[in-house]
Amino acid sequence: MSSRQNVAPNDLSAFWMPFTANRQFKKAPRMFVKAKDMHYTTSDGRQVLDGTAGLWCVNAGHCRPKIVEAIAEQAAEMDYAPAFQMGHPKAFELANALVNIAPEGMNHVLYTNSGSESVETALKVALAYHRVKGDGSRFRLIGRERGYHGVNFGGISVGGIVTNRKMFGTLLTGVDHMPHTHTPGKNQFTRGEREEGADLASELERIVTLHDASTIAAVIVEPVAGSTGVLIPPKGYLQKLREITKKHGILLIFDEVITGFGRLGTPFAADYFGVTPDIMITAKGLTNGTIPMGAVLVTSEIHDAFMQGPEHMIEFMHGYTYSGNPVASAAGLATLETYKDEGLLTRGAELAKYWEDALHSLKGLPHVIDIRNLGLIGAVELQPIDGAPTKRAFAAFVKAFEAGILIRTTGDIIAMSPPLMITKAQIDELIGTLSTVLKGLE
Ligand code: PXG
Ligand code: PLP
Repeated sequence: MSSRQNVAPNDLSAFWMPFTANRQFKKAPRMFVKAKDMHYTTSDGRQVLDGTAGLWCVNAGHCRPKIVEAIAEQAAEMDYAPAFQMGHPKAFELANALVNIAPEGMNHVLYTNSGSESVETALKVALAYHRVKGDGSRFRLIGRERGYHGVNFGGISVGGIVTNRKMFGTLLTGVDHMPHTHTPGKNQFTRGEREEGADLASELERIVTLHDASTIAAVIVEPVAGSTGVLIPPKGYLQKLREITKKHGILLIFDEVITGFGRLGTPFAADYFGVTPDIMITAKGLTNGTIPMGAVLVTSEIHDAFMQGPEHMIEFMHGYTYSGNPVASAAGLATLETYKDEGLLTRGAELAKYWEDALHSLKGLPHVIDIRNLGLIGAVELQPIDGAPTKRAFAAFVKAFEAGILIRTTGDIIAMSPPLMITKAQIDELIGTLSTVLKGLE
């Protein structure tokens, strides 16, 4: 029997929190209890301006009426339908709606429940695609240093964040990594994309030469590396990756978990950079953070390669209990409608310059060693305290929270990615408060 009676009400110990310093948090918890549009309300009744769209996912702002209603209605009408060998209309409607806003050629959708699952799904599609085409010797996957592709085994294997990998054994075999695109000591305070550095993509040629193209299935990158601390690709870099992958018959996978759904002022980063991958990974903004859901988009060429053999046979041995869950699908449809009604997928383009100017006004403040931005993404890198990395940025995070703004930190980098409904006055408030916080930092 469980000992529930022994657990004090509001005891915080049972929940082992994700990516959190649990002991530190539980000594001085920070709790949100409500949210509306651009603001959270804390458990002590304070308003906090959301500078991060939750965790990069609440792109339309919080508790938007259409989305809230759609979820409530669907939960009451049909909570669940089996995902395998059965269907329900909204999963198909949402797939069509996604294809409509996706780059030309991304015509088919596989559903997941998160970015991490989308990554696993995409990697498996890539491997299986070559195999169904009779090219099963293409088994290698190429990621990038400092890349973040979620926390499951495939994702940490192609990912390049050392702390997320080192505890977990041998990971996937047959994986290699390109260098990241960050050049510390050079290019600080660049606004947007920097001019030089596209040549870093040539490292892929080196890896292809080493392993031979005939062994490589796919290359996976975040168009803009988010979680590792916002690394903006040099101009022409992604175009070059596209050329090299195409030349060698290697699939290009864009992990658009953060960059998807308007973050750069275009529906997807693929649109922003004018580079269409073969597979596109999404999650987060797909349902505005409400109901967990991800989607992997693939070209017709990939999809059609599987549609052979006897029709009674399952073409791809993969799927989740909750793939295309009805409530998640309803949330996704209402989210895409909200984006459309309010022009949110392109609103970032109107605000990007204002955002950039506001962010770069922080140059010269104590400890600020770099500022990076693209679309409605921004990062402020701080000089770490000697011998105590992450402490300075975390202190900024706590002070910012106390001062009424939500920012996010990773290492000693502050990242921001506000809901796309943010106003110029709210950008001023966010950056103004951050400026005060930075001035008061030790
Ligand atoms: N790929 C990318 C590019 C991501 O950014 C994932 C996959 C995994 O998604 P899920 O839904 O499994 O978490 C992500 C997630 C941060 C932060 O503050 C970033 C993420 C998640 C939580 C925090 O940088 N990215
Ligand atoms: N583990 C067990 C024992 C299961 O039966 C299932 C699904 O049926 C899973 C894991 C996978 O769960 P999901 O489909 O929610 O990813």
